[in-house]
Amino acid sequence: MRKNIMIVSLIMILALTSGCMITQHANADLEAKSTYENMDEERGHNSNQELNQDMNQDMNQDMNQDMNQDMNQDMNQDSNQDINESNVDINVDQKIEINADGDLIINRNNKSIVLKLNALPDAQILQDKNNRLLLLSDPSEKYQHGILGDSIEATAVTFVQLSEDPQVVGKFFVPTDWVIESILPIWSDWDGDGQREIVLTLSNKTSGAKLALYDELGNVLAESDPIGTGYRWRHALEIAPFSDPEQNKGSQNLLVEVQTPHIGGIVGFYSWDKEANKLKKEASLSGFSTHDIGSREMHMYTVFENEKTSQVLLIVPDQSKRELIALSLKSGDVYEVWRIPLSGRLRGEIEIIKEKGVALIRAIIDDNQEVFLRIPN
Ligand SMILES: [Ca+2]
Repeated sequence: MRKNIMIVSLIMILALTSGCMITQHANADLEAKSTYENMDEERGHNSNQELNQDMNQDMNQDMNQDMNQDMNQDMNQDSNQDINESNVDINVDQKIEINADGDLIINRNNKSIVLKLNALPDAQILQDKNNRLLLLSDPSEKYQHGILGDSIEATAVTFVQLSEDPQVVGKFFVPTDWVIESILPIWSDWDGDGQREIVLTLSNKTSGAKLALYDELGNVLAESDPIGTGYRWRHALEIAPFSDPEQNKGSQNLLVEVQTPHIGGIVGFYSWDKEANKLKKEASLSGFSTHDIGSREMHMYTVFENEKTSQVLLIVPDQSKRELIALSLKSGDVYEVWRIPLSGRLRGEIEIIKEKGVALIRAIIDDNQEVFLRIPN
């Protein structure tokens, strides 16, 4: 689940310019916060456009009156939940960022600690409960695909232990004929044994992309089959308990990806076959796109757990990015639970927020416009 992994890098300094370039996801986060603080009028308008469909005027007024305050509270609560899980306190004077030289910069109490670790400059930094960071590193230009904003891709995974004296505490490389075609890997305890695994999209010119599951020491635990053709990307999304009630699989964790999201995306759910060291495809369905080519936005999807039914839904855009579709597993197939239109084209992230206990989907459409959508029952 995304909550298991918290992005802590808010700012990526590009030293060639005088300003700061913010990763798109972080940018959206920052804009969301500033919007919550300052732009209730616009948000109220946008959210009303969506919610007016079935919310009465009083509720809208009520929402408008309270949204700024409550959204801030909810955002803070959500942030705090994530912070508790990742032990990142974004309220203390600490920022962690990567500069254009691949140095990790830890800004704390008006002091900067610099770790020269050859990070991928646009890597999104992950942090666990024990104040360890994971980031992609050791960039290479040997795979010129460029679908994630540039043609520089990582070849290693680096771990840093935060402390008074932060140190690199681990690192592994992928095989030399592959690159890690991602800026945001998955770092999650798939099998619940207390040790996190890492899911990487590995790509090369001949085999194309495959999903690879590693332990933190760099041992390959399982892999999917490669696509078979170069320059075909796979967007590894998340590990979550996408249960299949009819097969009584309970809360089995599955990995979900979207294969070739730019040219006809196929959602695929994978189990971890430990005996065969394989990522085994359980089900797939085409017609979805979770990424725009050339973009660094990695969150054009979200995962939602219905608290009443415990059903876990993957919410993804259709190929046109003008509708959101909730998917689940049923009888061994991918099942469309519901579909709702967006009032424009999805341009940024999708996330679940709560307003007065009601879960809403927040999405960024068109020209950085926020919309809030009720989740169908
Ligand atoms: Ca594990």
